[in-house]
Parts: sequence; C-alpha cells; structure tokens
Amino acid sequence: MNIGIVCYPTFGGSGVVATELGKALAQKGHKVHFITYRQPARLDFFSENLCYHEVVVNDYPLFDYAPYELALTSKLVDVAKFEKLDFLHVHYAIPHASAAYFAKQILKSQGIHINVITTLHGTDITLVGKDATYEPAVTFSINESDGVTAVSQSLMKDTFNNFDITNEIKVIPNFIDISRFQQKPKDYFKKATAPNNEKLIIHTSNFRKVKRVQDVVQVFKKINEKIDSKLLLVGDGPERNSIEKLCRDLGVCDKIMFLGKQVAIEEILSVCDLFLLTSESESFGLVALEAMAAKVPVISSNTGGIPEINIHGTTGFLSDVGNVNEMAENAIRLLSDSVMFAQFQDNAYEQAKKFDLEKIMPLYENFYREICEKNNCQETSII
Ligand code: GMT
Repeated sequence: MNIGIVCYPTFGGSGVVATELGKALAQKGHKVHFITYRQPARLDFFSENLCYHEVVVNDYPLFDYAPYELALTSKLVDVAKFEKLDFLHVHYAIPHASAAYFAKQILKSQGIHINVITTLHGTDITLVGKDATYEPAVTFSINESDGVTAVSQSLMKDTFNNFDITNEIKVIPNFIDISRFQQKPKDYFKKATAPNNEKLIIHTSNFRKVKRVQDVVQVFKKINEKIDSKLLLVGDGPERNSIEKLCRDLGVCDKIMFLGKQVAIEEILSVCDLFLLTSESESFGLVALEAMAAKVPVISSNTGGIPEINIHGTTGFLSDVGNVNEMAENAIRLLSDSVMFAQFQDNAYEQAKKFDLEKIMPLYENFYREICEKNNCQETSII
C-alpha cells in the first residue's frame, strides 16, 4: 500500500506511535510518506520505502498566525496526487483530520479518491478537542473520516461522550517494539547516577499541567524518606520552573536529575527500578508501557486508559489522581520486598509483550484493507 502519515514530529506519544508505525509498515514493504513540518524525532532509520515531505509555512506580514493547516492541506494534495497515495493516515485530530478532509475534497474535484483514516490519541479529544474553539471542526472531521481508530477503550468512550459521533471507532491500542528494550543495561549510567546503589525512580513526560509532575516529586519525597533513592525526570515543558521550585522547597534537589528530552529512553529505563505516572488524564500512557517493556513496574493514577495497561497488584499499583500518600506507600512496599518486586518486573514484561509491534501492526494493516474493501478502491500495491 502507499500510505501518507501525518503527525506531530515531536517527542509526544502520538508522534512516536505514528513514526514507529510508519517505520514498521515500510519494513514490511509498504511505501510510507511522512508529511509534517519537521522530520519526526524517531525517524532515525533509512529505507527505500520511507519518504519525508516537509510542510513549509510561508510567513507574510499580514498574518499574526501563519495558516499551517492550509499549507498542510496543499502539501497533502500534492503528495497524494504525485505519489499516488491509497491512504492518508492522520494522527491527532487537530488540525490533521480537518486538513485531510479538505485535501480529500480537493482531490475529489480532480477525480481522485483517497481514503482518510484518523487516529485519536488523547488530548485531541479529552482536553483541547472538546473545547468550543475546536469542537465543531473535530466532530465534523471525525464523522467524515473513512475510518477512525482510538488508542484505548477509554478514549473511544470519551469520544462518544464528548462529541456527537455518527462514525464507528475501532480501538487499536498503542504498541512498543519489545526488541528495542532487550538491550544490555547501561551499568556506567547506573554507577554515575546512583553511585551508592540507590533505587532509581523515573518519570517521563512533556511537563504539562495534565501530567501533574508536582505529584511525582511529592511521591518521590515520601519514598526517599524511607528508601535511599534518586529521581530521574526525563522531558521538558511549561511546568518545569514550578517543578524545580517545588524540588527546592522540599529540599530534594540533590536527589533529582532533570535529564531533558531523550531519544534512547530504553537505555535509561534499563537501569531504573520504578516508573511514576501521576497524570490527571491519560488516554493510554505509552511511557508506562515503555517502562514495562524494560521490566520496570509502574505506580500510576487510575485515570483514562492507564488501567488497560497497568494492572493493579500485578504490574504495579494504581491510585486515585492526587493520592500521593497511597502512591508512595505502594512504591515503598514494592521496593522493600525483593520477591514481590521480581514478580512485578516479570509481570510488567509479560504485559508489555501483549502490546508488541508484531501483534498490533497487523491490526492497522487489516483496518486499511477493511476500509479499502468498503470503498471499493484499488490499492496501488496490495501486500
Ligand atoms: O500526553 C501528551 O500530552 C502527548 C499526547 C500526544 O498526542 O502525543 O499523548 C497522548 O497520546 C499518546 C499516544 O497515543 C498517549 O500514550 C497519551 O496517553 C496521550 N496523552 C494524554 O491523553 C494526556
């Protein structure tokens, strides 16, 4: 098949999933075209089946805001036409689904059919999308897509609850490439960060309010009072200053390392003992799944799609959002009991294997075929 993938090229989960999916489809022989404003962070791989098309937004003094969506639409038309795409698979509804709809209509006026698949990722529904600023456009473009997927049951339900949806939504969960996480532990990194064999606790996110990273720091402070430990904070974002201030106020700065944005997250996870995810809302929690793939148990909130991956009392523990006392108690219990800890490590890994790329990617391929059959379309190359 000939597939155009549209995503945010950043470190965010939706961009990671879109890029890893595209890479895997290309390895399987499909022709994949990434269409976005910057080369995706995880597009670190060469294949004759992969292409990257940059969306350039020309500025003009009249514009306070340069119209990215229009530039994207025109690029989609251009790539779809000249590369003979069968599909546009857009990740994150805003503004990708409406740009794809517009491109589809332009192509239709020229006698060209293209299938549009929209994958909903989370904040495009739960936070930003349902805001009145975007809601009518999001509802319309979801309903007009040829196929819609959501990354968890929870997100599918949220979409039906928050929007007037007349289209079907298929749940295809996020995935990880489990082989990426089977590397030798980076002992030198462990020695440098935890020279006295302290337990290493990790959190990774984009430090937005929705992640409640301040709760991570509060939980860590309580763990650290009982267990010699260090906290690694991976990522960066708008709450960074407030998080740093809290670390200072709590007097735990010397135990916390801000590592910034990291590509080789599997290498860092390979030396960690526990992952903390305290989000207010989380459609899936890809970062928690990555931790589990590296045999790191997860202490998390019980919100959104997290309970679909982190199993309470098996792969980690779940608590109500903001219940930092219970999160810390569970973490201490787990880190203090080596037998239970080893069991949780194995359970986490077994659970992550259920979400391996090898198992999930065929679900997308089948979905593409299903849409094609429904629309009676000719694929340029059926694999
Ligand atoms: O969490 C973010 O702010 C980033 C966002 C994104 O679009 O990259 O993540 C969302 O999509 C990920 C991949 O599907 C999910 O694993 C995250 O749970 C989801 N974030 C939220 O729902 C807050």
